[in-house]
Amino acid sequence: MKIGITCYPTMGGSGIIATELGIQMAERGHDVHFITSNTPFRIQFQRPNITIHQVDVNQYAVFQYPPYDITLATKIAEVINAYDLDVLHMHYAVPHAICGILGRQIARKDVKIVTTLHGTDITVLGYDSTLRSAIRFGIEESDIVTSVSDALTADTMSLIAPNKQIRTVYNFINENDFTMVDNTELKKMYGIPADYKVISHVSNFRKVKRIQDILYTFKKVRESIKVKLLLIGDGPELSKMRRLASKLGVDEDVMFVGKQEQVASFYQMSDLFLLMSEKESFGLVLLEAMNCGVVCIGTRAGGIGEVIRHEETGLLVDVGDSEQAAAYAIKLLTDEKYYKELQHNMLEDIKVRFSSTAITSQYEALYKELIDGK
Ligand code: GMT
Repeated sequence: MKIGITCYPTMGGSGIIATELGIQMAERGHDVHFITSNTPFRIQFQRPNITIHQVDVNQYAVFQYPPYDITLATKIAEVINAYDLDVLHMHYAVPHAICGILGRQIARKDVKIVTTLHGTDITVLGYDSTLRSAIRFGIEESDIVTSVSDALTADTMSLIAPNKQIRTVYNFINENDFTMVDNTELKKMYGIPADYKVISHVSNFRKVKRIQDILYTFKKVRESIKVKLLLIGDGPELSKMRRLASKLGVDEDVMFVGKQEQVASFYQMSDLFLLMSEKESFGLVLLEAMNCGVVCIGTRAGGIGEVIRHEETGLLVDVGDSEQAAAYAIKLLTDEKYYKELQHNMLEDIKVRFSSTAITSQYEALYKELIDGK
């Protein structure tokens, strides 16, 4: 199959999934064309069957805003015609599904469109009434629409109410990059004493991630355990969180390591991962941490409760409940038998529900369904 993929090529989970899926499809012998504003960051070296088509958005003096959407649609049309694409896989309803639909019209070809909803287009933009009809249009004019969790599927149905079936296809893990290793040397490298436990968190430090709850949880845990907190990422809340760490008197044990391209070693150093978001369609970081052997505590928000099976493969708390999170954290970090039991279950669960092979096959079947129906 000849597949065009458009996503934001930056470090967010949607870009990661779009890129990893493209790589998997290319490894299966399909021709993959990334049509993106930059080379996706997970493609670090040349790979067979992958072509990158960069969208260069010019700034014109007469226009107040650079025309990203129109330029992208034009590029998509060019690639559809030049490579006779069978399928376009657009990540995000707005703007990408709409650019795909426009690109298909400009090319005047019957290329099929699969759109994957990742969250922010629904849970943030869906509340904006000026965009709702555009989101609905992007969904309804796509041939197949998938969402990354049942929770996001339900949110889309209630907020956008499209006349379209939405199928849940979970995100998957890159099993080669996220592995369990002995962390003694890594901890030494970062100056973390061997008898200290490590709690970590990775995100883009948006308000929705509620980093303050991670700091409150950490403060409580630190009262009874020798522990360090590793905060990986950068974003609008970072400086406020630095100030909060110092106000809470825990800053000497909090390591803000900023935006990092390679995050696996941070998970590998960790004993516990926290995701305290108030909205989260899936939480790909949980899968990455889990596959490195790290047990997670997450909130009962969005799809987190589908990734973590409470008391089986990890633990869940209500949004904002840092007291409960701290109690669970202390239990996990002091009761080795309990930790190992959850860790064992979680590693088995990932193999069954979130394996790259199984999820890639689900998407491949969707592409085939569309092409066979042509
Ligand atoms: O979490 C973010 O802010 C980044 C965002 C993105 O656009 O990459 O992540 C969204 O898509 C990921 C991949 O499907 C999901 O794992 C994240 O849960 C989702 N983020 C939110 O819903 C807030």
